[in-house]
Amino acid sequence: MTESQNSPSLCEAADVVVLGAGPAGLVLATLLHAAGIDCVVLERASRAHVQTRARAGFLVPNTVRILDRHGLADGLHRHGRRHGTCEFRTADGRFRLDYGTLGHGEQHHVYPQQNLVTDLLTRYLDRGGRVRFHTEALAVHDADTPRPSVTTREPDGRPARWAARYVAGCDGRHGAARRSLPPGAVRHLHDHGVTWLGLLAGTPPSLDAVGYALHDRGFAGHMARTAEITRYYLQWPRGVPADAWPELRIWDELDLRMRAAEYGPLRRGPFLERGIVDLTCDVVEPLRHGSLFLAGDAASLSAPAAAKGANLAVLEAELLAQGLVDALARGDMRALDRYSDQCLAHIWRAQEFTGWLTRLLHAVPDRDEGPESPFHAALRRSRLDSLRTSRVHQDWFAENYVGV
Ligand code: RFL
Repeated sequence: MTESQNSPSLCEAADVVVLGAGPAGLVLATLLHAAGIDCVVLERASRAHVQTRARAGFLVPNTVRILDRHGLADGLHRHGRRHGTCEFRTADGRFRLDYGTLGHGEQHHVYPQQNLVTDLLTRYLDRGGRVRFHTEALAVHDADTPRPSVTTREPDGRPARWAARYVAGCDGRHGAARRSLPPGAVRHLHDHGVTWLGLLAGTPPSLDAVGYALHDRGFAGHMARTAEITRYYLQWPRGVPADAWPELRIWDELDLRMRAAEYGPLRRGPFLERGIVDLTCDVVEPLRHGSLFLAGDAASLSAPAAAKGANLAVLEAELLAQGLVDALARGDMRALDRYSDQCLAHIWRAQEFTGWLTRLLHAVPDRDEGPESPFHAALRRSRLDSLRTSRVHQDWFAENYVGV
């Protein structure tokens, strides 16, 4: 293919090109647009797809404060619910932590991520914000210069190039921003060695608490989403496809691990979605490479046990928006220069807590596929006992559970 056949025929421009219309990209674009910064969001999927992608649900108080600060929390206050209790179930019994009354006395808001994305998108578009759906970013170029650009595949399949002053990579773990990182970027990868089957059940929650069940057969979890929809998780053999078991077998296994015979039945219903979630974490360091900035899952990924991902995405988006507005409107680079270090402090705190919770909830094999040793099983029981009995430990848990 000749050089001219390879060259994009279209060339467009914006001061900030934002890749991805998830929580990170949409909060960032909304704040930039409100400050009068010329920006565009390039999104690979359709509007319908991003508005229906069910993922997170538990939002921490800091996320709600950020959304409130910018007038973006109407839907959340109208339809979300507060949540402040979790329940651990083990062979030794069960106990509850009213984490909303511990630590700093703060609670989660439960509001499905697809509803938040719909709210953000609707508001941004209503105010004249620009989003290009069906537009896939292929690569970020010249990030080490003040004139970066992004090559894309446009909705009609033609290649295009977007010229920018800054590029915000909010396109998740497998996006173009990560693929375009220079060789010097460090990617910390850690595999917790555990896999979950993530289930979205079309049925009301069975408990008024987050349920964490520790069982010899593996972990099972319960998290409310709405009055009609509940998330369940089942620790799952790695490599086994999500559709390997029929619904009935999954419900029976959830009953068993959550000890429904002792603590009350689970409300059964159809599974609306099943997905495999390998509990891995992944942090890019630094989050800035010249004119390219990473935010959200593109910056770091954490196992969903502690529900941190969407919350970090919103926090990072606000910090990045402040930095870009200062830089573009006032020529003040200080906030942009601080961005990576500031976010990484939050990211590593979230990773540490997520790792702690993941090790508490699962038997981690001693060797490759071997069972958990009696020594490690005893350590886990002792850790859980400390959480059950020590107020100081409970305060620490609450502070980290609802914090980012
Ligand atoms: P998103 O939401 O993945 O959005 C990225 C967007 O980028 C688009 N894209 C591209 N667009 C253009 N060109 C390309 N080359 C592109 N490549 C990708 C995608 O189509 C998409 O629209 O990333 P963002 O904005 O960083 O937000 C991160 C959150 O989505 C994620 O961290 C959370 O969902 C994680 N998470 C949870 N986080 C919480 O804070 N609380 C929770 O309760 C919670 N529960 C969860 C979760 C994640 C889960 N999964 C899927 C593992 C539960 C689950 C099951």
